[in-house]
Amino acid sequence: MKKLKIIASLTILSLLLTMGVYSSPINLISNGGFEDGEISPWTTWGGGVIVSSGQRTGSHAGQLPGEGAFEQTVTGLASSTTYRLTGWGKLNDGSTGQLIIGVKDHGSPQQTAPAITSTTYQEGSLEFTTASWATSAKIFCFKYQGSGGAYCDDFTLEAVTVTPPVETNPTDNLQLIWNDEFDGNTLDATKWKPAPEWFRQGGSYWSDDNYEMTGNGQVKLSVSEENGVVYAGAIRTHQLFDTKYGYFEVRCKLPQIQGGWAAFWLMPYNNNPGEQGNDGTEIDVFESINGWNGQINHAIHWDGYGAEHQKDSAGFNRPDLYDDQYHTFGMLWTPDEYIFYIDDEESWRTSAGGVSDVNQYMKLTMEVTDGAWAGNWSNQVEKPIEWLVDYVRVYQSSAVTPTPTPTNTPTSLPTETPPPTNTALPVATDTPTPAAPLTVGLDTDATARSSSIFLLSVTFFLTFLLITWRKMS
Ligand SMILES: [Ca+2]
Ligand SMILES: [Ca+2]
Ligand SMILES: [Ca+2]
Repeated sequence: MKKLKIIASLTILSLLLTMGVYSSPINLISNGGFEDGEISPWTTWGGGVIVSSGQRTGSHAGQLPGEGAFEQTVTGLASSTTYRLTGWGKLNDGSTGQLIIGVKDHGSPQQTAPAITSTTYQEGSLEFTTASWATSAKIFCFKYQGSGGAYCDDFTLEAVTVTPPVETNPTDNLQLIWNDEFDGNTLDATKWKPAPEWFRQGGSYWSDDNYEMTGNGQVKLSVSEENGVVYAGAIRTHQLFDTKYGYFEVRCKLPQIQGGWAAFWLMPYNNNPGEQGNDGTEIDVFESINGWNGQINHAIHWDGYGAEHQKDSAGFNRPDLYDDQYHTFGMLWTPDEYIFYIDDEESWRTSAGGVSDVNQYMKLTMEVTDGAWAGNWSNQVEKPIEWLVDYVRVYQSSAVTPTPTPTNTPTSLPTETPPPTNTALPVATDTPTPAAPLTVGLDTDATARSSSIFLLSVTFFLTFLLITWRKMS
């Protein structure tokens, strides 16, 4: 019974494949081969007529006695869609000049196939894409210059089958090596600790009173104000977890702050002038700069914070990210570059300053400013402001087998904290596969057909083998 089931499945599968391959695309041009025996719905100028001689296929062709054209406006097309136009033409014996097959009035400049100058039928073919507001196109077969006439026949217009790019995620081929889902009622002290109560650039203080667990799987950082003093939440993995290379991701709901921001960033233990960024770079995976106006930033800073400070950054206007829904912000750090992602889509990449080659720890922080680039906190009406963080995850290459003896575990770890479990995982060499270019495949493709026949043959051969085997056993 089992064998019969296998045979049946294989046969059905191959039939389905065959049917798929043989379905033919729809020709959107009417009377494309002039077989109606009349011009309509083509129009002509220059005296084009339908003739029952000189055709490429069927019993009719269109003939242009001299300079002139057949034209057909095809309506009902989809906007922003790619179509393939194919037509055939030849010059009359003894004629000179060119026959040109092309398209116009599709919302973009006219496009033509290579000119036909032969007195035997040649194919003219091109692909065009309708504009975002265009739903029609004018197809033409145009005898241009020279003397004498030309024939046109066998026009087809088909939507190009676009194979969507294979969905890729930045974490493909990587494995989770560190994470905090922020479950429970207390912040995991083996992973995070509040940042010291430092006075910050914008007149605020980082305070360990400004974070709290929701009990529902999130940590909530906040900015609050008390007697004119601003306190902001900040937690970090300093001396608890650090590593180099990999994919670092936070999932959170962006806060709307006038004059302040939330940030997920990676810090080296030293960010010194000299050696560019190789000896450590502040990597700001994201900063929700002036959420009021929907700005989001990625940035890197190296060679200290003094006169030699250097930076590279990218800012985007993304009000859609401030919709009180969860979004992910990630950064793939390879030995060659930093690649930034928003909701799994690449948003920026840079290798400015060279790439940091030292272990770095992570920070989740909020802070405010007093009228600088992110706006003015005093304009913020709603207080306190909260930032809900659902998780932080770190992935590294799974292609690399961790060596038993870590070579780069920080030596300054406090003894009461467990050592990082995997700081030895070296280079993350797996950059995400770039999105595959759009490929076109008309499914009448001869290759596809022959591969289908091959599949069918293999199936029948397998079936034969199985039946023979069943009889023998
Ligand atoms: Ca014909
Ligand atoms: Ca440096
Ligand atoms: Ca969570």
